[in-house]
Amino acid sequence: MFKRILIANRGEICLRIMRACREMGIETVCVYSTADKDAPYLRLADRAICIGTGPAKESYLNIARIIAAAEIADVDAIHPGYGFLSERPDFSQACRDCKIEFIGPTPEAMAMLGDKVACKQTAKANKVPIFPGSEGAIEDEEEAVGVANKIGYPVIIKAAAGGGGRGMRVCRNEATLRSSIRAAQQEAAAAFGNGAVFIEKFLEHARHIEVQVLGDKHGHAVHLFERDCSMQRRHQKVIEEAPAPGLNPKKREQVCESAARLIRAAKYHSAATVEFLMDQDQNFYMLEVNTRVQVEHPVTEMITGIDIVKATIMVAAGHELPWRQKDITMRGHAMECRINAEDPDKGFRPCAGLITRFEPPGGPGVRMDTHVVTGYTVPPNYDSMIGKLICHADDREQCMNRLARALREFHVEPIKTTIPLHERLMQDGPFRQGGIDIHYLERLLK
Ligand code: MV4
Repeated sequence: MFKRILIANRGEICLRIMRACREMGIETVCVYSTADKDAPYLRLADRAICIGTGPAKESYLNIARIIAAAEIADVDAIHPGYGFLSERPDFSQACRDCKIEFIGPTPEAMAMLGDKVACKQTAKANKVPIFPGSEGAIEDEEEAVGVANKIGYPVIIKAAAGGGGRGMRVCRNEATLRSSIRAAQQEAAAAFGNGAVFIEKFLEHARHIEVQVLGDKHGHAVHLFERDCSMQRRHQKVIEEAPAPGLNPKKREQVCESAARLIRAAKYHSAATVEFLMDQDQNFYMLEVNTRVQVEHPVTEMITGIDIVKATIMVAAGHELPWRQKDITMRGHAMECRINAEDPDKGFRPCAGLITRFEPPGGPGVRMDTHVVTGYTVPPNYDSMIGKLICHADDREQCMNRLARALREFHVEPIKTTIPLHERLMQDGPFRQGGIDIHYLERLLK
């Protein structure tokens, strides 16, 4: 096992990884920017190294500085967490070049799955359902029109190197498609340094279902069931839950097995999430693969009892996954509310500043993943998520009642947070019924 790990991240996920390391007897090295220098979680590290100033490009996105810190501290491995460098093949490669274990996939697996065109081709070859559309990248307007005529409108143009909703355009007729295709290519080239775009059938009313997968270096991969992340706004998830409400057990088996098959085919190791859209008849189509530990991993941990962060460390160290698929079962229901320092009355504008009162909830079935304490100052440089409140209970209704109770106990002053929004959503009729679509929240807030 590793003796010492560097955590190339900040905030709650840095603390989450540190907690896993401590329980595994692994020493931790945290890197931090000057904007985070007084953050209390840094005192839990065995060593903390300043790597630059507040802007992420000067610190958490600076590969050379992070590798230099890793060399100075003589670590065996680096955990990237989520965001920042977590899905950058060049970072995984830099670790390999310096003989430091990257706690995540190889640069090759990351690059293949991160390219939406290559990923769809691998999915197709392994009988993972995908949307009908162009086989590869689209060369010109005529090819796009030809594909659209075959599959029918509406269609969506996506960038091969895009993701998380960036670089997408919906086209409802030939005129819009004709005028969009070149603009989309140019936009993609400017934004991602790769102008490749593809088109596929656009699904109007969909749920976002994603499957958690774990692979090891011995060719084994298992799934940890699905999450429903349909409660979102502007491609930012607001609530995630597991299992997906109302999902037919046969469909569950199919979607989860498809995800595991794809990850096996990619010779993938570490944690991954395979995203799908699901229509009203529970037909599912793969969207993309996230090659990192995700923000919402705790809901899966709560229903399976598996520590996903520890698993990523174990498999990076070369251990075999200690379970076969039949050993993994789910129990009860879990739901996570993302707590953001934002003002819902001002278009969800981020609210940085000093927190003078922070009283998190507790009690049975309540998990709070946060780095925030009373006296903490939210820096303005990073994303506005200050923590995650996760509840687990025997069923979905009790889980939502528990979250409503926990949210009521939760006090954060004086900054505005998304706590009142979550309180409202816990009482929302259509959401309580289960099976809202990905556009529900945006319509509700209008
Ligand atoms: C789609 C789609 C409908 N049809 N693809 C948005 C993020 C990126 N991962 C893919 N996305 C979508 N792809 C087809 N063929 C609708 C979306 C989409 C969406 C997907 C998941 C969660 C929220 C979303 C919000 C708007 C659009």
